[in-house]
Amino acid sequence: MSHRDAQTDGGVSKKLFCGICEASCGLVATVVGGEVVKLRPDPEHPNSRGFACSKGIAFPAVRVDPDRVLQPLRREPDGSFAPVSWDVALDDIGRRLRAVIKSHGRESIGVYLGNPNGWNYGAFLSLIGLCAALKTKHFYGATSVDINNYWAVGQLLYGNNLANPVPDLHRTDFFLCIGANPVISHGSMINVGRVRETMLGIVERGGRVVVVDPRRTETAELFEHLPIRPSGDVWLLAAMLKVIFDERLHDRRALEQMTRGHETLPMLVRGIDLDRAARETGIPVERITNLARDFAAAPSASVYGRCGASLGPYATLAKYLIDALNIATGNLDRPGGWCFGRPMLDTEKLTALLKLSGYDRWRTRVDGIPEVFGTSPIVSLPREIRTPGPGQLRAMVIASGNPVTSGPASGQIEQTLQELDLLVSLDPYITETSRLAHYVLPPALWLEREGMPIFTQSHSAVPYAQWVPATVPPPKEVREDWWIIDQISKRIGVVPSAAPGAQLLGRLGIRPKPSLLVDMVLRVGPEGDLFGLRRRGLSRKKLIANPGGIKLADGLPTAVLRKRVHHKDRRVHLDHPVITAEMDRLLASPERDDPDYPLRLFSVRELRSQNSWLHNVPKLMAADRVQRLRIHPQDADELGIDDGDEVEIASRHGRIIAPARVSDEVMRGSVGLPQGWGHRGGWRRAVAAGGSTYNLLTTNAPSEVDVPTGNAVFNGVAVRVRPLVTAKEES
Ligand SMILES: Nc1nc2c(c(=O)[nH]1)N[C@H]1C(S)=C(S)[C@@H](COP(=O)(O)OP(=O)(O)OC[C@H]3O[C@@H](n4cnc5c(=O)[nH]c(N)nc54)[C@H](O)[C@@H]3O)O[C@H]1N2
Ligand SMILES: Nc1nc2c(c(=O)[nH]1)N[C@H]1C(S)=C(S)[C@@H](COP(=O)(O)OP(=O)(O)OC[C@H]3O[C@@H](n4cnc5c(=O)[nH]c(N)nc54)[C@H](O)[C@@H]3O)O[C@H]1N2
Ligand code: SF4
Ligand SMILES: [Mo]
Repeated sequence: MSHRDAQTDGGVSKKLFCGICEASCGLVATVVGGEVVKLRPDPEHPNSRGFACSKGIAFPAVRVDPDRVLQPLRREPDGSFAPVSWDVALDDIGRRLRAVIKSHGRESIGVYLGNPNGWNYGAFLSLIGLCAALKTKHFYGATSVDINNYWAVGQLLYGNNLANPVPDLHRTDFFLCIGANPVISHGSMINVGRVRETMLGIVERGGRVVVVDPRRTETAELFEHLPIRPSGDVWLLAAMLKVIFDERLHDRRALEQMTRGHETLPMLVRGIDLDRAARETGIPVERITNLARDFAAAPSASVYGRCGASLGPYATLAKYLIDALNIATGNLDRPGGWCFGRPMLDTEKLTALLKLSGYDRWRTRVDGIPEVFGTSPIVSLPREIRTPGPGQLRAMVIASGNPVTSGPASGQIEQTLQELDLLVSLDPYITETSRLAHYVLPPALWLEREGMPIFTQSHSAVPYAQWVPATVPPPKEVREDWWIIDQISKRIGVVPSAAPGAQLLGRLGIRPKPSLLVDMVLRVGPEGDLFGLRRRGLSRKKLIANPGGIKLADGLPTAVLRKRVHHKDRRVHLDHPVITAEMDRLLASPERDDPDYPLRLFSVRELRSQNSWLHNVPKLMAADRVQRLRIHPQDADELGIDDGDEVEIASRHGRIIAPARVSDEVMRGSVGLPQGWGHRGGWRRAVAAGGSTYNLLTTNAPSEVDVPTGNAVFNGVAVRVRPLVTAKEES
């Protein structure tokens, strides 16, 4: 028995981490006869310290789900799926991809990298590698419905897409939380164990937490709630910065020492009119002014924004202003402020070396949207499929993604995916997306493969290292994602790797596994064992022998700016034409709502959902769980809507139906609806749960998304709501 396995009466205990969300909680599995009979939180985990949520604990049900795809499936002419062997599936996929390459070139093959790849380093690196090997620009990711604004600003300010500082919640005196609901989401672009308690700790220390959100969320109700009109954030942030400069509350020394181009900051916000900002946000001028003063006066403070501030228009400008506020108040890189993480694996250096990191080195073929981290935004996908010419997208591999539900203008995604010569989906379920694929290939789940939290390790409030072996073996005909991608790549004569020399090695028949590459990077990196030269350093072998994780430090490092900024002058660069252009666009934007669509719709994330999946897990789907539209009592009253009524929600782009929940948790004039519902395909319980596709209401028009990055806009969507009976009478 290895060091990691502890025999108990009920079976063998094995440590691992949860691969569902960015909390990456430490878990302990009880394994009996090759089956996970129980998952529980690991009280000894350096970061999560005994916390895990209902989703993680319930996950073994996914492994044994009767609807799980357990063999490669081929779609037959009548739309049904027939099981085939791996050889048959892979050989046919290879043949069809070679035909596409022959008639349209390698650059007509595309990839979509979905959210669960964040906990699947092998798949993550192989998908990036496949796109690099094909030299295709059709590299789409869930990042463009999420964090493209983070990645663009990381590159502009700090010189690397992945350089994303985090709020130091363990030490801060003032946490301004904009458009995030960590009590339910457990944090995004932050990795804070026990995040609820950690935030409560700020108040217990005498500090403040202000939550800016159109909804009185589970987070907002614990702290000071500042309601804001959806899409108002960029006005709030810019107005705060203006107050700080106008009243000379900024930290001049910090700006001079740390940055280049800081003199442009006051000019950037000069045109902001506080009265307009008040109207755009629904927050009185006095409250904005006081918030700015309090933020600047706090001994330490950090402002952070997530989906509410990332999935609206002007998302890149909003993210830039978030960093600018932290920097201008002297809070960058200091205790309690806005700090760089201490990752076990230096992904920033790695992505710089592989030339993956970057912004606007090229633009997309049809829409001319700047590239982010070498990827194209999913908003462009339908037009890239439909627009003829060199580089037209003809075949696609979707791994861990459900863009037919999760993506913008989802109806167009659904239609155009069916026009491809070949669509392959790697997914454990027949989903809204994979049901359209020519082949569905079954992947091993995180319980069934080696794991290293490649994405979240950079954001940990308590820096730690973890690498776990598979807890249980995958079912017989199920394969790891990276292996599937490698097999497909083999059949078109490439190695799915961005590493220099990889293609050459491939020609010699050498195809190193992703685990080998990551181990090498770890071992030569700042925390590595330098192949034995550094005795206390890390390696894959050492970590796997300690699968509960190894703490690297008690908290976030500070005073590391010069080491962590990638620009040659080691300064934060603040002056960027793209940001100035966005501010000009904001100031020139008309100040009026569409009278036909007077309400603003925003997304609601639920505790027992994970984006568009996990709706097939019995324990997470109580019988009364339905998708409901939250609407304020006064709005409901004016519209003649009672609690429980079916309503029509219409935007300029589509219409859907949902029952209403009349509640003053949402601000007047805004309505909130959970995304990720309205299932079809083979996950029967999820389909039976009903609901509608939120994203049918959203657009992919390049002028209406985040212009600098193509990040989708899901919040602040102009809608009209009316009782379904009225809608039926009128149509
Ligand atoms: N339980 C659960 N956890 C999850 C997920 C899940 O689906 N379920 N998904 C995971 C993923 S992929 C991510 S990216 C993270 C996201 O993590 P978070 O961003 O923390 O989660 P959200 O619930 O999307 O929070 C966005 C908040 O913004 C508010 N909001 C909407 N529009 C606006 C606006 O215009 N301005 C402002 N200020 N606020 C607005 C919403 O009411 C909501 O409370 O969660 C992760 N964790
Ligand atoms: N309206 C609205 N839309 C949104 C959002 C919003 O706030 N509002 N949030 C956006 C955000 S933040 C995100 S991240 C995206 C997510 O968008 P996506 O990544 O496209 O979608 P997910 O719902 O996470 O779907 C994940 C899929 O991966 C499969 N899967 C799970 N584990 C594995 C695995 O190990 N291997 C493989 N091959 N497949 C696996 C699941 O079955 C599921 O089908 O949605 C976005 N969409
Ligand atoms: S919070 Fe996220 S990582 Fe932790 S157990 Fe729940 S789903 Fe898993
Ligand atoms: Mo996300």
